[in-house]
Amino acid sequence: MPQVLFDDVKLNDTLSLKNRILMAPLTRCMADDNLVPTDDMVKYYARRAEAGLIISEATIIRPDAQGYPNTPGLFTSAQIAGWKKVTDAVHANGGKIFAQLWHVGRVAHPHFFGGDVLAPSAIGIEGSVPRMRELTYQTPKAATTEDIAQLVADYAKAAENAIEAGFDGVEIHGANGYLIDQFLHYASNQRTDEYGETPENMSRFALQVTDAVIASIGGERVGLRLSPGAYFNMEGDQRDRAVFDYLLSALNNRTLAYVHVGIFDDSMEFDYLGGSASAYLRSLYKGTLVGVGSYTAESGAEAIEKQQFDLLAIGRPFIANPDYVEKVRKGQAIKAYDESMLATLE
Ligand code: FNR
Ligand code: 8K6
Repeated sequence: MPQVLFDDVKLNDTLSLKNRILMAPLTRCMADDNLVPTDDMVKYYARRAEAGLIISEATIIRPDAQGYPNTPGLFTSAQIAGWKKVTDAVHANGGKIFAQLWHVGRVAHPHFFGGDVLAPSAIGIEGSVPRMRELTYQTPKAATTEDIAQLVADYAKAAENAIEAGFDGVEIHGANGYLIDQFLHYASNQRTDEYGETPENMSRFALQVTDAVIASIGGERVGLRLSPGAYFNMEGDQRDRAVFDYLLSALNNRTLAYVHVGIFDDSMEFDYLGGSASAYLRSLYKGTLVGVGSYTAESGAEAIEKQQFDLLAIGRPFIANPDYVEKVRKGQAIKAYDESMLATLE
């Protein structure tokens, strides 16, 4: 058993974890048609309460945040009530859970909400919604400054709703090519106002959202996920590095529970970051760092011992093994993940 994973960790005065293993956020597209968590989702999360912290599947902050079918929301009273059942069940089993707050920006599709697709600039992506081929992506509308102010307010409101729903905190989804990440990369942000052109301007939306969420629920309960290595629905650019350098130095002046790497395989190296996404974040961010991306308990524990990051998030193996933490503790074999497992919520 990799002992370091089973340390108690005190992240701050508000948040202590019983071990260093986090369940990574995993979209499952299984909420009901009102985007309300179901009883099967209650059981799914409750079975995984042995994690030091569960991060919920990405949860949309308002209707136009949606890019995939049946992703849950946190903007109606029915959604809040549905999540309350999830958080109660996780707490009853001794676990903790954060809500991941999501807006997909240009990856949204009007099929789901019937309105404009908003993004930093009117630059679309190729392709169509996964498993819904007929829904090809649209060219988004560049958000106005009024749109942006409303988006910031809606993140803060969703964070308040998360606390009302019993979550222990929130993780702002700033990664994987979705709205916040779209502001942080030159390929998707060609604005010429105070949200574009320079690292400071391109970081502005991420920092405004972060500050608004901190103001509404307190920074000790707020995590932020970032993908400095553009790798999903996004083209990287050498200039992106300076944006993340600026953003991370600004984040060092704020209180957050943690920063979380957004990546599928942390052995990927990015030229302009000078190495892996986690190594880059560690070199600049001074607070708690969550690593993720094709780790096993053993390789993750080794990375923690080498101080490459502080906490380990586990994604796909947690889908395959609801009892992942117990298996690691007992040294039992971990069942391999297979994409066919996404069809059901075990
Ligand atoms: C993901 N991932 C993901 N990330 C995120 O920030 N929000 C999300 O909702 C999802 N959804 C999601 C669904 C599925 C089916 C997969 C496989 C992945 C990424 C995930 O959190 C994690 O970073 C990766 O899976 C890499 O970790 P593992 O799986 O190698 O441990
Ligand atoms: C985040 C919401 C999307 C919902 C489903 C994601 C399914 C992911 C399946 C796993 C593999 C995708 C790998 C993409 C990364 C590209 C790396 C170059």
